[in-house]
Amino acid sequence: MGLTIAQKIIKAHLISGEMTRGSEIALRIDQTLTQDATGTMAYLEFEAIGIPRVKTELSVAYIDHNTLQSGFENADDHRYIQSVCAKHGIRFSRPGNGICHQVHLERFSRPGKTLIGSDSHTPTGGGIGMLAFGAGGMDVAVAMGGGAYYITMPGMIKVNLTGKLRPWVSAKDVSLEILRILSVKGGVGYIIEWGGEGIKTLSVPERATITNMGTELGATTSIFPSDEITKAFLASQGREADFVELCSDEDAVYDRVIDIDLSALEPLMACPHSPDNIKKASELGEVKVDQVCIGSCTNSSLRDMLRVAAILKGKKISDSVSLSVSPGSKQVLAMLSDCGALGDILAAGARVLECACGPCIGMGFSPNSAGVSLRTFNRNFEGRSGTKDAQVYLVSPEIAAASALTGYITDPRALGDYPDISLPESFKIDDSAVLMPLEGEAAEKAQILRGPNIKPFPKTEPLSDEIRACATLKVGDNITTDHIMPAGAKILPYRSNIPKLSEYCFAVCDESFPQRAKEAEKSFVIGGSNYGQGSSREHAALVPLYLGVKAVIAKSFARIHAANLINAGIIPLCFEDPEDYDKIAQGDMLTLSDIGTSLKTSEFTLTNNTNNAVIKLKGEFSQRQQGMLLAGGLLPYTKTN
Ligand code: MIC
Ligand code: SF4
Repeated sequence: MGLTIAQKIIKAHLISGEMTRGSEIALRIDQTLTQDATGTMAYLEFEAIGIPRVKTELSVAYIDHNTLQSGFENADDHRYIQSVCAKHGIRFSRPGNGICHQVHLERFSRPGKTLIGSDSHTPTGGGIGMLAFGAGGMDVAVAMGGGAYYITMPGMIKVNLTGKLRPWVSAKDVSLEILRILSVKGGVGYIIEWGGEGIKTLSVPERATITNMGTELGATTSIFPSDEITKAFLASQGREADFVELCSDEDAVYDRVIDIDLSALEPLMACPHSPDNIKKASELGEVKVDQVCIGSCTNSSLRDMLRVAAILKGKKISDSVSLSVSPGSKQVLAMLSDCGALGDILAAGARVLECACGPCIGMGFSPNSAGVSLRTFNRNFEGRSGTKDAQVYLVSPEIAAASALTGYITDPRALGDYPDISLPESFKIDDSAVLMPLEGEAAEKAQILRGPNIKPFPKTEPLSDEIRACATLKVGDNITTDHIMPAGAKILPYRSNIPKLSEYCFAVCDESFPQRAKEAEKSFVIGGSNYGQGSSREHAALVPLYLGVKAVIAKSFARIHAANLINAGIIPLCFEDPEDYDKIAQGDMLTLSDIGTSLKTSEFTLTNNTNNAVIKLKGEFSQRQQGMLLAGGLLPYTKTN
């Protein structure tokens, strides 16, 4: 039987486990990346493991999420990360150099290699044929120390592309189309491989837009073949030597095949408040727009920016629209400036922001009250923009630019001819904002610089055989990590301060939760399906741990979050019968008994002491995961093993 691209890379990196769907496999990791919002924790964890030098082929730390430095907290955390990098062998991409996924794609990505990153959009690297996963900070710390990365062997979905995108339709619309077909849950447990004749019409940055948003499907990762187009991209970045060809075998087997005809796609948009709430731009009617934001790791490549500049050239944006443009990297910004396109963007009335995540993670540029914001980003979860009642739509750069001009949601085809752009054969290469680590004695002697914002880890304790606690919170379906642990300009500075962060836990759903959980000392959280979708932030597990959450009981879980809960020593359990969700009300007292035995049999029994219901739960944990849960999480487990 032939192999898919992902299976080939897995086979070449397999340390242990069987490559059969559903079994736990351990992979050797070639590269890691971190960003600052998850990085401080990841490096504290790396330090706790106590290995002097990273063991990967390449590890890079990016500062891109929290670059406002509105107080000393961020500057201290950045300085801490920089000092860890210098000492322990990690490259340090300075603030302003760009968004981790865009810079990594341009400068470090390599087809056929494995990459894990403490950011859920790490699969962006799949655009160049890397097997790239988003992971919790602890998993990245372990991989930097030379340890394996564990996943459940996923199933394989193939998406076959035919045809060619028509004018005004772009890669973002392909991402939105697959979200329409599969929904935010449809990729859970799968790797998505993109293939077919149609991929020959898509450049690497366009492919990366598609694999980037595969995260919103819940997919383990997404990947494209590595072909002539990949080779040309690497050559344009002066890295042709990094090219290897990669394709699936003709007789490779997929669990599902989906066909998409690129020629039939129209400009699409994801309406509030979910990336899979898809409508055609042409069917939205007259919706007035207050704000347009162009950028993020999904749509900030030179191609996207040149297209936007060409659409805006010689025109003015509507008086009632505020437009932000954030190029994805210093390379993109420098090239925009050299060719004059930046001037066109500025002259049209845009506000050009730093090469960073910016508005995507609520770092400024929050919309006005109930404002309509069109964003070329990948997530439109409620409240994520920083304005609770904002109406955020996810769109292509084409729709964004067209709507900024008209002031209304606009099908860009109404603008007439699609302006031509041409991409240079070679890109401007300047890696001076990526600092190399120290070597030898200088590294040994280097000091780690810690600021007062870095607070110790929450206490973990070994698992007891019975947990009797209150269901302090009950929530519905599709709870995101932005609900559990919001981000934004006010809160992000505390990513290395769990006690302070805990004041905001679940604030979007219920502001009184942190206080209630603290008073209860121990609690259960009850959730619906796809609990924990979205970000890889392990803070969404560490903060509940700090607040005394012992187990989360839900209809189903998102992959990275479930792994983060186990890493933190919190048990993620599913209802055997989803209807039993109705047998628990917020405030009920619950008892989970015989946990030791249940871990082995995967069958758990929960008694609702308030209404006497006996509820069957399931939780399948590998030997290693059982060990982690019993020890109270990955860190105590690693120390004793
Ligand atoms: C996001 O897009 O939600 C983030 C911010 O990049 C997160 C990481 C984080 O919370 O720091 C992600 O996607 O993993
Ligand atoms: Fe940054 Fe937004 Fe991309 Fe997350 S999704 S890495 S916040 S640009």
